[in-house]
Amino acid sequence: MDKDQTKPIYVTRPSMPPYEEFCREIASLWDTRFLTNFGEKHNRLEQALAGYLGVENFVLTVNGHLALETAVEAMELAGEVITSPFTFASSTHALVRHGLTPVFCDVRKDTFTMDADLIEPLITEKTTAILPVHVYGVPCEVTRIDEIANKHHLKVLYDAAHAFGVRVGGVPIATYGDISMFSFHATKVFHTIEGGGLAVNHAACLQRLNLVKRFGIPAGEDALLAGTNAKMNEFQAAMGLCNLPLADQSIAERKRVCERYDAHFTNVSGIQLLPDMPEVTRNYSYYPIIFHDAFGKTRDEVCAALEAEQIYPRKYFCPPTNRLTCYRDKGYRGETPISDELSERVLCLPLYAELTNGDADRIARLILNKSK
Ligand code: T4K
Repeated sequence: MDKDQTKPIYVTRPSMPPYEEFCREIASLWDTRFLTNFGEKHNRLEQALAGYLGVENFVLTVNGHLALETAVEAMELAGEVITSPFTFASSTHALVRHGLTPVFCDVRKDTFTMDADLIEPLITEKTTAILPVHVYGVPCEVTRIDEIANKHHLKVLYDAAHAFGVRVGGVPIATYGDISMFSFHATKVFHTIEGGGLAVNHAACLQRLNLVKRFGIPAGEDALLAGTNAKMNEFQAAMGLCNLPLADQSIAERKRVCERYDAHFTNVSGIQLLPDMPEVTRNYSYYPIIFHDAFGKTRDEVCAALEAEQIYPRKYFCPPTNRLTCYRDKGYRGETPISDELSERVLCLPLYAELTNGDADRIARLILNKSK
């Protein structure tokens, strides 16, 4: 047996900068002892990310989830928020933890994102916002969602956790909606170990976001509002500063892996892949496969076969958030048959910059039951 085949392969593996480079970046912290609270590295990374993501304003946070919560709080959302259930728990938790009622809009079969045709019938006098998710880095129907939001005077908070660097027709994804949340968790295309942030399209929101992020205390001791602590520390920011110049190379390597998988899976009966998106600059963040009946094996059978070989794909996102134990009996509105079906059939294959073509071939052959 090839020695490499004895090593487990996980769904992802974080990209790391050269060790010496990270050491160089953090060395100054032993002199300054300025470890957190809007340090020099934090501020430098915030600027750099605004540039990379093509927005005027970026608010860096300690993780993606607290970025979402910070936005929900600073936008003063109330009542009902229309959202997608085909996502990680975080998207729905951020609403519920702030006393909001999620209303679940089903997703499209082809893109897995919120179906814009289904939004308007869900709007009531209690609706204050839409929280769509660019799941797997696939852009939502951004123009239509912005139009619907304008027509009904709703705010739009995008969960762009998966959409780092994505563009639509050359336009940065974060320029749509009011605010977009990005995750810089270790498992993401670009990471700061844990981390996240908010791309903000109205400078008016900025002050309030920065206030919520730091206990509601602008300076000194007095608090103007009941804020949280969502500040990113200098070690995380240092990792981000080292990783950012490597992000494009990492995305290019992921593209290589995706194209290797595509060569095996395109036009296989019963296998559905991400849609063709010629107008989209992709980031290759996930490689989901939907296993339809015509494939002859279920998603769970494929998953078990891979796990038997120490290959660990993930069922992102099963269950969908409206079927999680903490939400399924709450009676939240919204029929979501497509999301339910996708969640029973989806499997995300291992995908990261260091995955070799040989590994991708082996994974594909195991799924397709081919010896060569
Ligand atoms: N919105 C959406 C749509 C999201 O997907 C997420 C997070 C959020 C919001 C919230 O953003 P953050 O607050 O997380 O920034 C992972 C990630 O923890 C989570 O960030 C991500 N989405 C979610 C989809 O996936 P788990 O529980 O699946 O992670 P875990 O620890 O099982 O890691 C998966 C595999 O990655 C492991 O089997 C091995 C590998 N791994 C993981 C870590 C953490 C490594 O090799 N090294 C590592 O350090 O949630």
